[in-house]
Amino acid sequence: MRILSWRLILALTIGLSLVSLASSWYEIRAQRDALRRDLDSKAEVVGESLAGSAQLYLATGDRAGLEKSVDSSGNSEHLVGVGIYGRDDSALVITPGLNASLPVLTQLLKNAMQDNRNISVFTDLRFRRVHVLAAPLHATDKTVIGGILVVHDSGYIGSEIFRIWGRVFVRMAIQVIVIVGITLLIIRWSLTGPIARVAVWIRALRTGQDAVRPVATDLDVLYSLAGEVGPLAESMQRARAAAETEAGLRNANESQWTAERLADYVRNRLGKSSLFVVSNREPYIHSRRDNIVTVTVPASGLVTAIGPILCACNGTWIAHGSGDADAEMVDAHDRLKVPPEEPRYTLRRVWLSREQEEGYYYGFANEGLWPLCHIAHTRPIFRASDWEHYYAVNRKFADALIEEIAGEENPVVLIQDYHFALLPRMLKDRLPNARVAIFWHIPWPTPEAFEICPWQRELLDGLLGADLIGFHVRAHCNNFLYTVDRILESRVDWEHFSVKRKDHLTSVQPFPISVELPCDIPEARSNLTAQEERSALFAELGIEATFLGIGVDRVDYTKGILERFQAVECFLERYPSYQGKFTFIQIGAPSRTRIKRYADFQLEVEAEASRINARFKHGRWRPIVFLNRQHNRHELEHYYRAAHVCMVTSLHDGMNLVAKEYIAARQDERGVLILSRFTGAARELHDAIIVNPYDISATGESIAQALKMDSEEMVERMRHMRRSVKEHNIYWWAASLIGALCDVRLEQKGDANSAAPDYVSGVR
Ligand code: GDG
Repeated sequence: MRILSWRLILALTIGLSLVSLASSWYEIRAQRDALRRDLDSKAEVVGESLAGSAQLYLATGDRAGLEKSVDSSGNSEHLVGVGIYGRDDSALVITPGLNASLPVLTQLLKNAMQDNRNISVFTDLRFRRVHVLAAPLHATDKTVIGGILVVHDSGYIGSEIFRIWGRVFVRMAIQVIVIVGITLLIIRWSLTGPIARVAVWIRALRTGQDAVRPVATDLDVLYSLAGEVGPLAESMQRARAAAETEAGLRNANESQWTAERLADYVRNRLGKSSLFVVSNREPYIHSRRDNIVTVTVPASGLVTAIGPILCACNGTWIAHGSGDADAEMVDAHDRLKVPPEEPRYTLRRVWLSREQEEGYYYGFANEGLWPLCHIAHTRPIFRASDWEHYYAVNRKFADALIEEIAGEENPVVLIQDYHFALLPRMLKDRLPNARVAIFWHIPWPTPEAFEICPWQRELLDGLLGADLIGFHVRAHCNNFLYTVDRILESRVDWEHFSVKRKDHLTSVQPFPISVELPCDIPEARSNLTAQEERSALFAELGIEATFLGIGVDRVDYTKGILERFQAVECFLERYPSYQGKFTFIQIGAPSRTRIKRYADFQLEVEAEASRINARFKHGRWRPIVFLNRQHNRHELEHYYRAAHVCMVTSLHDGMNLVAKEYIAARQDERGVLILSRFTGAARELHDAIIVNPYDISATGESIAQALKMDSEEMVERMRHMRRSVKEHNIYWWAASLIGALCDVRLEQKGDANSAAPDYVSGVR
């Protein structure tokens, strides 16, 4: 930096001096010419005023008049002297200051008389710089009768020019000092300062100390660079955390799944095969706000788990392009590289018309299959037109997949969820060499419940095109196998949990989905205690309370939100000492509001919260706070860490990630989870307080149990649950699923004894 400063000072000094000198030189020349012209005309005036009296003298002999005007010309500034000469160069009158015998002057006078013209020159006279005007004198008939010399001292012009140059140099020096100074200050503020701050920050990151990213104003021109350093630093921190975790686990003789381990595992398992993921929701959504395109990542465990795998093996994710700026971001084949900050895999967007989205997504999937698969007493609606759209959209995704897969020898395809029940068959019929799995994120109902679907056979047949079907828990697998057994012509193998139909074997296995533990994410760590987090939240919401319960859900009728509110009411009724002290905050992200049942349900939730609040509220205390908006992940973490108790009271739920997120957030090993027995999570989290959400009074009692639980028991329960979630995290889930899919043997035709793979074999 010091060399840069010196170079800059030198370059600026030379540059500014040259510019200043060049412009001053022109100015000074003009000044000098003006002074000279000035002197010239002064000499002319003197010459002309003398010429009249000289000519009169020569004509009439008026010497007194001549001498008088010679004397008065002596007042002219800088005048050295004047001389009046006759036709024969004889001096008639000469002032004392003028040495008229100097040959230069006589020669000039001669020339002027000879040529009959004025001669005006600057010359040196005895080491003195002078201006000489030599002019002829005329008789009335215009003949030359004599001459006149007017000599001025022009040395003052040189002195004046010298003074001006002096001023120029002083001005130039001041200019150079000011400009160089300002430039150095700007460099210090905008370059060396920020560089020094970034260097301190990077050093702290490199050495693993607590590193605080400098704020934007401190970074100035390096702000965009910091935008790149930030993710780099995060990757470094993650890598360091992963390495530390790995080392810790090696010591503890455990093996925890991390994003890095998953990526490495999947790379090895896939070998030369490419991975294709299909889901309705895309991992990156481009939207236009105020004419600026922004990208958002939907808060979903799927992106967390599948992202690193696709990055590791340069795979392809095919999804519905739902953002209003999505079409602007893709190439001619509807593809783009993601993640945006470090492109590693391909996102292929599939476009759906408004009618298709209505029929396939809102209609068949969410008004038909969703209530069909959840026992929540909302009647499924099956419309033939929705089914047609569902079929057409599945076909559209199949076409897109075939296009993407073209040329791949043994592709591996992972399909997500109930939006694509027909896709496995459509794909397998056209690409028998593909390994195809579908993961069903919601429960599978009993055969009797499923039988009400008019397209039950088509759905089952579509699903059985897959080599592997995954559910969260064994009970859903069993329901599925019973359903197939009852509805389709096939052979169900209860020993290996598989179905053989038309010579094709489908393995049906449980893969309980999970979450990422925030201790793996450095920025998720909090320095606040639960008590401090709580106080901050209450202050933010403008309420007064001591105990905090929370619920986090999409506003969906399967989540048991009304029953939860009623349980809170029942608890406050039975334990009035908690009135004024216990507040339940429900975070309710609006969901599928274009469907009437969801819009109605939203109103029901609001009304129930208002009813209970009206009954109990006093002062700044409220029993229920319903926050009916989408929150970001960071905000959710905040609520999880602050709550004494988290209530998950779904009437029916495939897994329920909120239960696991609450546990993952509780690094302090505190807090109590109240969990519905009808969630998949209840099969793993035995240390939660397990409730039947339909039993309002028992659920209310569980709140009292949670708040009164002694701290030792609370910590022990939470520690057990954290160990379970840590061991079976989202990376473990993805590794299990892909491992099982890679284990599938494709040459199963006619091989009646081929055993279905057990998902746990590869990834323990
Ligand atoms: C289906 C199955 C299965 C909620 N509000 C906000 C928000 N959330 C996040 C939660 C959680 C996710 O949404 C909800 O996941 P769940 O598992 O609880 O429920 P579903 O959405 O119904 O998911 C379910 C799951 O698929 C996975 O297989 O477990 O059984 O029904 O992650 O945190 N996230 C953000 N703002 C909110 O306001 N960012």
